[in-house]
Amino acid sequence: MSQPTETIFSKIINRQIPANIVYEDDLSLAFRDITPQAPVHILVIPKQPIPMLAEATAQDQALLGHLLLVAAKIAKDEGLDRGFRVVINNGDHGGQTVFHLHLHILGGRAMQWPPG
Ligand code: D5M
Repeated sequence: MSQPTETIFSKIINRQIPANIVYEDDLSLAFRDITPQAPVHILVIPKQPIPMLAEATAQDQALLGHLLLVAAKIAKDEGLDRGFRVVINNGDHGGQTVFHLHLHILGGRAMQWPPG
């Protein structure tokens, strides 16, 4: 089930390929999605290459909490005061295409439900 941990996101972390980075700290990096699905579409990733949420362990508990707090800070900094959505796609049926855990922050328009 586990996918290779070296992905295009590793290359963004290592600055081997460019990205529009909006936030960075010791544990995480956030950058604008290359195919935005909303006026604001930012990905928050751990620098540690966890392939997907289902493969996170109890040892990742603080890191996962950190990623959520980073997402909330970015949403505030982006002015998403009317609300926003945070999405984690997990695995094939979850719609995941890059197997390095990432949180999508989507905002700047009203979201639909169900997401499809
Ligand atoms: O989402 C993976 C997301 O990653 C998808 O919305 C496109 C985005 N992506 C892919 N390559 C790049 C680069 N190079 N920069 C920025 N964004 C990128 P998933 O949840 O796995 O479907």
